[in-house]
Amino acid sequence: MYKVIGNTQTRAFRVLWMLEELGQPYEHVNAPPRDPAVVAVNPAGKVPVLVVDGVPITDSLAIMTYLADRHAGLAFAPGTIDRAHQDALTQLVHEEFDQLLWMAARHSFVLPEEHRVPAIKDSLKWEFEQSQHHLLPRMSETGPFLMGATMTIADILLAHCLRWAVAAKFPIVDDRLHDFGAMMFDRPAYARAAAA
Ligand SMILES: N[C@@H](CCC(=O)N[C@@H](CS)C(=O)NCC(=O)O)C(=O)O
Repeated sequence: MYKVIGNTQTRAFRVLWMLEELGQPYEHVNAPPRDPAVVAVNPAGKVPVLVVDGVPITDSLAIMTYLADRHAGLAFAPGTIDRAHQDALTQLVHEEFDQLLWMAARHSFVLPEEHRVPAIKDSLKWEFEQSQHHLLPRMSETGPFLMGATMTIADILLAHCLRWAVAAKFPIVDDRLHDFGAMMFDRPAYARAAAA
């Protein structure tokens, strides 16, 4: 059975959601970053970590891609054009949504206080709005998912970043993204992961 290490307020939530969507059983260790249970499997102290047959895998995107490929769900087949488009969208969301929110978090509460530059947040919020304008033309016209009828890990990643944006008070400026988030948060697997 899989073991997911990391509390639900972190990127570990993506992995829990993914496992719920795939219908795979797992054990959840609700440990915060840098907890001894985390450091034991990832010396950097970062979460999430997925332990598979005693072997730790770090980094949420690597974990999600591993699970998608292993269980043939939430991803197009490797080596297809659809998969290339899926990976490109995933990278866009990672670079232009996740990384801006993470930088804001670092300068709010992650870095030692003397290294925080709180003024950076206004610039990041402006960039976050540009990111939304970059993404919109890349979203399928017909939906409901980013790539049309097929849900992929890019959808989980984006929805998680939208939830994170709301918590961090980063405005979501387009109704399509609000609607997309509402549709994703309505999924039973989301509710099950949230209850983990
Ligand atoms: N690239 C990694 C980033 C992991 C990461 O930075 N996780 C945060 C929580 S969401 C963390 O553990 N931070 C603690 C730290 O940076 O010391 C991923 O996507 O999983």
